[in-house]
Amino acid sequence: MVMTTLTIITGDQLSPDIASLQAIERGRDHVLMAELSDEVEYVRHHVKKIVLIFSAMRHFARKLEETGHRVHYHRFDPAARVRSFSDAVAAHCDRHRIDEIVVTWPGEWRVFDEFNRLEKTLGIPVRMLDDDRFVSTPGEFAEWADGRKSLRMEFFYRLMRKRTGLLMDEQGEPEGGQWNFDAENRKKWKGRPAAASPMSFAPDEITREVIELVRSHIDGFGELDGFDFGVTPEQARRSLAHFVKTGLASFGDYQDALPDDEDYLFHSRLSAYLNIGLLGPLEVCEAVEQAWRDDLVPLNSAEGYIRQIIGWREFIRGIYWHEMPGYADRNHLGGDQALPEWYWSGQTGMRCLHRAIENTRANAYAHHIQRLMVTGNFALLLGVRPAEICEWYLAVYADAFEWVELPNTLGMVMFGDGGLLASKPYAASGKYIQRMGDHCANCRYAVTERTGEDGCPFNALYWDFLMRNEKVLGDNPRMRMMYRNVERLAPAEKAAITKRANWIRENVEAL
Ligand code: FAD
Ligand code: DLZ
Repeated sequence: MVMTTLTIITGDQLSPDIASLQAIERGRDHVLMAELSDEVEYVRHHVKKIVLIFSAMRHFARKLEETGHRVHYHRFDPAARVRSFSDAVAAHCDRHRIDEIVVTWPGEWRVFDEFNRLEKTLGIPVRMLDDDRFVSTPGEFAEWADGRKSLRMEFFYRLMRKRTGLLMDEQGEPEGGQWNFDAENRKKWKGRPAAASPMSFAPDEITREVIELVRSHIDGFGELDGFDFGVTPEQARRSLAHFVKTGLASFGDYQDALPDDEDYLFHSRLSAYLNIGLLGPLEVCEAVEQAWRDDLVPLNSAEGYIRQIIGWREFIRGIYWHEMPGYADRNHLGGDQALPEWYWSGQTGMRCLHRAIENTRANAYAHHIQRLMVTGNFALLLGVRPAEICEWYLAVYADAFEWVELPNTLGMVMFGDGGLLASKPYAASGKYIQRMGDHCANCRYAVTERTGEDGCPFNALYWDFLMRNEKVLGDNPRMRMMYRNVERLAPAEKAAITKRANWIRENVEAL
């Protein structure tokens, strides 16, 4: 008897070679894709993120059909009874005889749990395959991590360099004699060389239809006008080539810069394409390495970029699957403050935060240093409840899926895991923001002031953060210098800092 298999392809599994598509027989087995209310509503996603996912799903489904797959596509209908993956699969299995369900390991624990429950609720075996679009697997990460006191990206990254051979010489040594050129990647940008910008695509008919659907039915976050993401693998590849040609050479030098008037500077805006499967991490890294071998870009740029992908991206995913589901509830520093409302509106007089949120609202994007040292740093210093800031990051970026958002936010930004991911909190005062960019020159607050009414709120909050958390952080060897500076503060200055920080917390909505 012929067995029929059903595979579900989720909105972030849009890769023709994904494991679950390799495991089925084209033309005989069924592919199910669904635009679902539950997935649209579990956080208040940016409307551009929803358009990107729906349009890329529709383009992908069409391609699968053209290549002989039997695709069952469920279009978004807010009134439909089918709201979740489980509803969609159950409805499909009611109408068709399905003997087995095959899925690729999903990107969020919530969905992983839902897929695992299908077997019990439907009485049909579910086979979950590793997502081989990553360089490493959760199993390999666990093997590497188990028994280590702390997990550091740098060591995992070296393993990935050796594994992939990227930027390795013939003797098996790192090119340039060094694994990491991070120290060369911290220049302030002063308007030269001219900023690059990501490749922009005019919406085609499918995208225009999705934009109208989202406009009329979905109350999401952010601005819908100006949607210009690519929605097919071909467009994503053109974006990669464009970045390699126009942005990569300066990526390394200005990776940490915080310019007031540039939303992308030399960042690639490839994360959303990578995360929904339009690009693979190795094809991206190989293009970057080739540009260096062809002498088109310096080594600090190529290494810096490759490190983000096979280092940070893989490491972050490893942490997520190693630590979930408990990871999401961790709150090592006991943050208990509400997230300010202006994280959603951008209406704050603090220029750096205003610009980062404006970029976020307009583009479903902010670059890494805006996420880490501006919106993230402020939430850390204020003492926001980690779950609230994690939900914000998961909602507002086109590239946000929990496997990558959560460790970055809870671990890297909020130190909520107590140092599992980062050896110390990335806490910084206004001075850092001033050093890395020119927001402060355009700000209504004075970066040079600590406790006055017009003083930059990052300043008082920074010193207050150190004082409040001294019991938990004071013994951290990487924070010794910071605590030595706290010791030097006169009692009256400490009292003034506490007073100003308390005022900021009580009046945060008015900042
Ligand atoms: P580029 O600066 O051009 O970097 C190149 C690529 O490296 C990115 O496309 C991305 O794939 C990868 N990368 C760089 N840093 C990281 C990192 N820390 N973790 C994982 N991958 C990385 N990235 C996401 O993809 N999704 C998220 O939901 C997400 N949430 C974040 C939340 C916070 C609080 C912070 C601090 C960082 C977060 N990041 C996230 C990481 C990083 O900020 C984004 O990947 C990057 O800004 C995307 O823009 P880009 O493609 O222009 O990146
Ligand atoms: C983020 C998202 C949204 C908004 N909508 C859908 C959808 O309708 N259908 C779908 O298959 N996936 C969607 N996604 C992605 C999922 O919410 C989830 O992030 C991934 O499946 C990872 O587990």
